[in-house]
Amino acid sequence: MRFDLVTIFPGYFASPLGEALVGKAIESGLLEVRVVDLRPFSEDPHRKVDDEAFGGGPGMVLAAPPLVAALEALRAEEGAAAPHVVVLSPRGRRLDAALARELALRPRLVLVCGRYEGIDERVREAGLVDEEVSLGDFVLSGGEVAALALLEAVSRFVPGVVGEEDSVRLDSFEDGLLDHPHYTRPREFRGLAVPEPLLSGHHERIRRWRREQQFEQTARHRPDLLDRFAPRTPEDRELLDRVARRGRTP
Ligand code: 9D3
Repeated sequence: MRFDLVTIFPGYFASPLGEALVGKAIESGLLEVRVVDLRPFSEDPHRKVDDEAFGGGPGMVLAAPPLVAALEALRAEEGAAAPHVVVLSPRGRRLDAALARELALRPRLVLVCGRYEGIDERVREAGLVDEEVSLGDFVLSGGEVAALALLEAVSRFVPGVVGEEDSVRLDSFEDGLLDHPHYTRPREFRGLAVPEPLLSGHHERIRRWRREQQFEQTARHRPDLLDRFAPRTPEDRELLDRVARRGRTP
């Protein structure tokens, strides 16, 4: 899968794209990521990409001409898949696992990182934007961090990027519950013991305890997720029933 990141801060992406899972996926050729500097697409002698807002007001607006030129150049690239253009923007659809999975079906994503107060609306009006994605209801200074989050979340759904062992866990998060708590050595730390089932060596007990903890943690920290959870096994029905009762009789 290919990503083109359109930004006025191309240097921003150097270390995140060189490290860890995404770095390895690029190295192995599963992902191709190009960082596209917007500035060279500006016709302005000073390579200016922003300007004051018509109508006045504080802050600058990312101008249409350089961004449209960049998007048209990316679309015209010979031999490459047609890009699906995503603008990272506070008005977009909230990123979640379902959206990440959908986007991973595209052979090529162009991620446009906004800056300043926003992008000249005519880039959208010209039909060059396919969809807009937000990370949530908080203010970032621009789309770069959001583009990296999207790239990483989407990459995990690209076959081969996540290893065999991890992909089982990916599926288990995908069932819409929080993870169970984790413990490692030492067995006792500051008087705090590791829960007995985990030390029992009984795989079935351990599995059951962890599943129960998933419901417990989800009920406590993300009750909204439980409202949407559809149990598919008798065990899950029993556990869901139990946490639901506990919730109603505290
Ligand atoms: C301070 C400016 N805000 C006026 C109330 C509007 C505004 C403009 C530009 C707020 C944020 C931004 C830049 N943000 C993004 O480009 C962005 C973003 C975000 O701010 N929050 C969550 N997801 C995203 S995706 C892109």
